[in-house]
Amino acid sequence: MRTQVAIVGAGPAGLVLGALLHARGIDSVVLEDRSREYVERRVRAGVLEQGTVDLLTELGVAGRLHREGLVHEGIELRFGGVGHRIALAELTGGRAITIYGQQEVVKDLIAARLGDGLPLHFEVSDVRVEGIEGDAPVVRWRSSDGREQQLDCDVVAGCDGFHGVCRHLLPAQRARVYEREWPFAWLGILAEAAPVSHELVYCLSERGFALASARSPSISRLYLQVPPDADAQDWPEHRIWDELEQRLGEAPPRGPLLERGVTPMRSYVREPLRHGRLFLAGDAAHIVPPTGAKGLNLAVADVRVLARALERWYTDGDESGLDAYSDTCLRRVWGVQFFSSWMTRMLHLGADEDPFALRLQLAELGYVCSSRAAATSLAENYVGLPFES
Ligand code: FAS
Ligand code: PHB
Repeated sequence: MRTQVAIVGAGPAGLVLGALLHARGIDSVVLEDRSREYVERRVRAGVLEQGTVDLLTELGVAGRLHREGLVHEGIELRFGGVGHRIALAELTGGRAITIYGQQEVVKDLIAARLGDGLPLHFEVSDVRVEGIEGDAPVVRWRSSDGREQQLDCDVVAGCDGFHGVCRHLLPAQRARVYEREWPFAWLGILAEAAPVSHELVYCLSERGFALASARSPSISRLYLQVPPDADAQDWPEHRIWDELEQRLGEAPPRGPLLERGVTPMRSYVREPLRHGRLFLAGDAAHIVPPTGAKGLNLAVADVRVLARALERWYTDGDESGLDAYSDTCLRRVWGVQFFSSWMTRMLHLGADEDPFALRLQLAELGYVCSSRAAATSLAENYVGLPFES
């Protein structure tokens, strides 16, 4: 088989890249090691930045998003038992977030890709990438029926997430790794219950962080700060709901759990994002703690830069965009790392439970909620800074 761009991974990064390339008449093949059913059910992100929604709309894959997504023009920061609204749209000239599950975005992109008859191979295994230091990379894998497959291409896009194979293709001596493990994790639930509020509630209480989010008027998504080694099995339903009630200071509507899981809190960047004909995007290159709701949106921002650079290369033979790919993405990546770390540090109880640090956090939250300048800074980062032209 031959194509122009081999895309490893059918998460938001890989699928949005495939759609962007298709819109530019550039061929691609997407390889995914899980089944279609699995990736379309995997519960992850839920907040889409304005720029992500605009891009999916441009690509013509946002019909259901606009019908079923919940547009939020504000969020609430709750601390000291009091809620404070950050008026996102008012502070950013009308930009807002949309609540729409990542698996719904993935479902829409897969349906569009298969609807256009474009190649997408599920349940592949043993993916191997060779020749990225030359000009004719080759990707090999075993298909779900066990047969050995080979794909010749010009470029490989490593969109296979944090646990994929592509980020390890960057020679260790060339890679610069920056990482931080946060001393806590998130216990997240998806529940058949009405959301706590019509907007997201980020809460810092003396018992730790809590987040009340949503997926629809009848499905809520809630998170609790837990120790890094917490096991979801140690959290029976009633204990989760009781703890949420204590931290939020109100009784959330309760309902049967649809999903429950513990997410480690990690900040991670692997530089550079390019090695020869290999281009890393999304979680394959960087991880942010979900407090800023940025992971999916950053993956989309990366592949937007990559698609534009590939278009210039294929149409004018101009490699400057590809040469600048890593630095261009890293400007946004580090800005988002800063914002996500700031939100995480400000809204979580530190492992040492230092009373002075907690008072500083409460003072910082007080400032953010009383200063228009500080609230605007949070708002513009939260809805998503405009993409670089
Ligand atoms: P992904 O991990 O989504 O996709 C990579 C794909 O590659 C997967 O489908 C995987 O199966 C496949 N793959 C892996 N190895 C492979 C191989 N060897 N061969 C072929 N395929 C392979 N982000 C937000 O923006 N907002 C949020 O609210 C938010 N909440 C989150 C909540 C949780 C619980 C978690 C875990 C993450 C959250 N994130 C959030 C971050 C998350 O959304 C990621 O940033 C996003 O999935 C990144 O997308 P991709 O880079 O496409 O990686
Ligand atoms: C979610 O709805 O899953 C969500 C919302 C906000 C975050 C993280 C996750 O910061």
